[in-house]
Amino acid sequence: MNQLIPDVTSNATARQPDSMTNAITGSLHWSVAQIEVLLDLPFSDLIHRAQLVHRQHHDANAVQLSTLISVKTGGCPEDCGYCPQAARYHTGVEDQDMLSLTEVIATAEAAKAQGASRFCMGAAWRGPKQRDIDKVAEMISAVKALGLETCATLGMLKSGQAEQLRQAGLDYYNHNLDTAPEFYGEIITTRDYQDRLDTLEQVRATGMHVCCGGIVGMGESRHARAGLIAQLANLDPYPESVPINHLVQVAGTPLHGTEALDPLEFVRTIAAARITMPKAMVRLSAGRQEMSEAIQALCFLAGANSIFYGDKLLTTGNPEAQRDDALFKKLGLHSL
Ligand code: SAM
Ligand code: DTB
Ligand code: SF4
Repeated sequence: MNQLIPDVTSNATARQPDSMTNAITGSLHWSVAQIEVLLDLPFSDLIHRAQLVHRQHHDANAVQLSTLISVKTGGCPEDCGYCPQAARYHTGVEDQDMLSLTEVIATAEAAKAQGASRFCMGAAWRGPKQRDIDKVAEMISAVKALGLETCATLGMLKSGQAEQLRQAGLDYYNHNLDTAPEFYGEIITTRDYQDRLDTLEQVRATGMHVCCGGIVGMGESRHARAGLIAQLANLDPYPESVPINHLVQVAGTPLHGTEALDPLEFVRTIAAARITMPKAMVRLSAGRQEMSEAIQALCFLAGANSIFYGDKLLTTGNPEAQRDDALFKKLGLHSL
């Protein structure tokens, strides 16, 4: 076993040097260098390690299904270089007012009937205003009443807003760190890394589950991918849900035309997330429509155990449910 990498596969926590564990929570601290060593492993060794961890904590043949809905689309004032919903880029995404409660309930019912167990509501805001929170709170309560797990991603939260969402029945708040701190400024300038960490802190303080991940394939280095995973794994506690998105390149956004990433690098990133955050749901998120079935299968092998299900993400496409059903059948996977 490489000395640089904590042995997370066998009674690991007890065997870590003190400097690498938090004395109170017992969680491991991962340095960027340790994660780079993981990412540099021979591919089969990396996947083997990820499988060992995965099977210790999860049913290796079970994948959770989550359906997304955009409750408020387009016109966003932020400058995230990947995003089709930023008002300043001309991407053809039409601005839409907030959906009605009835529309959201109908979509959630359909998602449940199709087999989804979680329903995630996204909004193209820098952050919600108070009247937005009131409306989304109604949506959350209604979706929860259908027996679905609830998730929302509404941007930065101010004091008190996370608590209101929790009281409405929100199980998870999604807010991504997106990339490593040193690469972040190349992608977004209208909010900084600390703003994101502050929102995550607000969510954590309410006791809600945290869904936090990032995007791969934005032209970052392997070192930066290690930096993102280190940031996520060192949140204390680490997020319960970790979406790893592959950049969906949308014409009109600054990142359109970025050199394509070797798909195996994406699989390696999933494996590193699995190894460093053993109990988290690691979500194979955006970018599946452009991915072969073989690469998706490798992602499941590397420890991904959640996907977005249904033919649309927020504004871009996702494989049709029937295609995913066929893939699951082929791979012997069942849904959670
Ligand atoms: N506006 C809110 C915010 O950004 O905090 C919530 C919605 S935003 C669309 C949610 C996440 O979607 C972003 O943080 C980013 O990680 C992901 N995302 C957006 N556009 C993407 C793209 N083109 N490819 C991959 N992921 C994307
Ligand atoms: C996350 O990490 N990925 C999802 C969800 N959280 C909200 C969003 C992906 C968006 C992809 C681009 C689009 O469809 O607009
Ligand atoms: Fe706005 Fe969110 Fe898109 Fe950034 S990612 S431009 S905050 S909708």
